[in-house]
Amino acid sequence: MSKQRSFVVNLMVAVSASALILAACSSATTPNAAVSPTTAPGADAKGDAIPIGIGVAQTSNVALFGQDQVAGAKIAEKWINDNGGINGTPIKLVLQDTAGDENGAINAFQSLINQSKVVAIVGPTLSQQAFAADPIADKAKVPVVAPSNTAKGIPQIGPYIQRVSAPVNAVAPNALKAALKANPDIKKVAVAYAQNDAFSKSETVVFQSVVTSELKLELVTVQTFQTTDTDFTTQATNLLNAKVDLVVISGLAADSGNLVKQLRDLGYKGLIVGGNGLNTPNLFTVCKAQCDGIFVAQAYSADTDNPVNKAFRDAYMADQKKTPSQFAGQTFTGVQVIAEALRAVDKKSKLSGMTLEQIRTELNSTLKSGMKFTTPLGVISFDNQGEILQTQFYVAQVKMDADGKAGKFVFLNN
Ligand code: 1QQ
Repeated sequence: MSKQRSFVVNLMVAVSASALILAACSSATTPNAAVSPTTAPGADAKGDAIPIGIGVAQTSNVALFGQDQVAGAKIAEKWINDNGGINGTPIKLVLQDTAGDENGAINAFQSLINQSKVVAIVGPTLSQQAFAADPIADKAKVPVVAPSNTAKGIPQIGPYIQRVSAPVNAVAPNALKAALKANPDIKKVAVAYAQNDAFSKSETVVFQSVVTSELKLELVTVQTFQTTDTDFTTQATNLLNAKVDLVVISGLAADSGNLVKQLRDLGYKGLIVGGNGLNTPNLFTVCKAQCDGIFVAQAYSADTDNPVNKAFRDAYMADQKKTPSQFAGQTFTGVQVIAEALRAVDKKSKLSGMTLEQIRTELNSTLKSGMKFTTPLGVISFDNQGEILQTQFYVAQVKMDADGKAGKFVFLNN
């Protein structure tokens, strides 16, 4: 077994071990059986908790993102309930593992909608999964808040879909501009992307157009790969031979991390911009010391100065012993906006007197009403299509310790 292979296997063992822990936690918060399709949560005298579905990847390589999402969601659940729940009624998360593919997301969504009778779903992890699973929720009139689906066209899947994850065109260009600021002599650029992933395909379109049309740089080569690939010898060799000053990668964490590592191992010395798939500290376990220097645009900063972010960041650091990542911040925000919109619905007309169907519909229209939310992402709202309206974006650069064991995203002053 090659060094590279055994490393990938180790990574997968690490992911599935923590997935087991997460699965054990999730069975402790099993679905609320007391809610029937016609009886609203909290409608009976017992005041049952209001179930919110969390359908993200707790297993597979996509759990490199999903782990942070589960952690962020759980902090939000506690924070909402510590602050009075939904005007006195607590919320309760129902976790369903989507794993990393479309079928996993479809099954998780169906279970959350039909068995757990959730009022709304935060999920799935990937745009590739959202295009398959969101139409099911939309048809069932269950609001979805996408925590990490950044491909073009997500809110347009249907009227019940909205996202707290700003789209690729709002975020990705910032990293290119930061790289150009770091090295104004950049002339030649190469791009690589995962051709079996909807987000990666969408993001590379934005990257390529900014490189050529806006920055007027030469796009020397476009390399493609699969999110399941582990051997990037061909792509890394082609990128090296292209003699570029900048390589721009759109993929997910395990694949992109391996591409970065193999490219650096071959001797590439230029700059690297990574897209949203490289936006997790879990990437550092893949490319280790070779992750150093990657530029990644961010839709969240742990330094955002508002009381909600402060409460979130402090709780997350106490719980996880690390700074919250963008995916954690966005998933916290997903739960938060659902809870705050539910409070508004309940104020107008008590949830306990409404059917589940009515709650879902009213919740969805409240989310899309232009209501403003002060969140870890700053003050946000949704337009009437469900697209997030967000004003603050950032760029960070990966800084690894020399031994490659620990690293962090260092935020740059734009
Ligand atoms: C998408 C993404 C991924 C990087 C989320 C993990 O942005 O699939 O839309």
